[in-house]
Amino acid sequence: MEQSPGRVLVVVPTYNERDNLPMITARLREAVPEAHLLVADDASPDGTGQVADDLAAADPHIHVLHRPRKEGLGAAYIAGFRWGLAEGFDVLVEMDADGSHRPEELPKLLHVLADGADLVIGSRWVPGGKVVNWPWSREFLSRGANLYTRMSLGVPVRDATAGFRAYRAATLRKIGLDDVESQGYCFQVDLTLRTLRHGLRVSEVPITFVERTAGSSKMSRTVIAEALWRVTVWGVTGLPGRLRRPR
Ligand SMILES: Nc1nc2c(ncn2[C@@H]2O[C@H](COP(=O)(O)OP(=O)(O)OP(=O)(O)O)[C@@H](O)[C@H]2O)c(=O)[nH]1
Ligand SMILES: [Mg+2]
Repeated sequence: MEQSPGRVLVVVPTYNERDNLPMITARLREAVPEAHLLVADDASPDGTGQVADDLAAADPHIHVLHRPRKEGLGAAYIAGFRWGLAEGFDVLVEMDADGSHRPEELPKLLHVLADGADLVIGSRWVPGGKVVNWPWSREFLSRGANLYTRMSLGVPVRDATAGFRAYRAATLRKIGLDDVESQGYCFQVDLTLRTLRHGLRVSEVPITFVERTAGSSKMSRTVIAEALWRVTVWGVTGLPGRLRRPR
């Protein structure tokens, strides 16, 4: 029988998302009212941090972590996870601020976690998964990155770069966050690998990913180059934990 997933903290990293943050918080509060939300803002020049403070002042379920400078998605998530673990949350969720990850689909991820998974990934590339409003070039990049990841690392996951996910607190404690260096997309691959390496259960559920309609993307050549470089190094060296294939 399904257990309750426990106390849920949704960590939302932000960099220049002032036009998106109020919309995404309202949708999350409506979709999963019992969940708490932590905005991890890297001193956004557009004043997102102030928008977050205003939202937090009006709602005890909303919290803000102000970070002094832009350090990438990975570092913001790790800081958010540390905050949530210290506060005793049982489930830590990753979700973008730009509307690409639909809060209305979060209950689906939480159900699968409650059913026994240690990490649940909202996946674009399993049957039933979709992407709305992506140019072919982005789809090509995402599919290519996932194919390369599967082939070079042997990861049995269709969407290892996906950023809409739910971790059990115990999973994050077990895999350890102290030596995670990856920052951009490969942060997601990195944590997926670590979870699998520890023999934990990773499940994918199909989601509909919607391209942002406001604000601007932080995707860059640097982010892509970092992912390509690290995945290749992990493939060659077996770090941070190449899977031994059975037989
Ligand atoms: N705190 C923090 N958040 C970041 C940083 N870089 C990106 N983000 C946030 O991470 C989430 C994902 O970033 P996006 O720019 O949407 O990247 P993306 O989803 O790969 O790109 P698009 O598909 O074009 O939207 C958003 O909520 C960003 O505001 C960063 O350096 N620090
Ligand atoms: Mg985005």
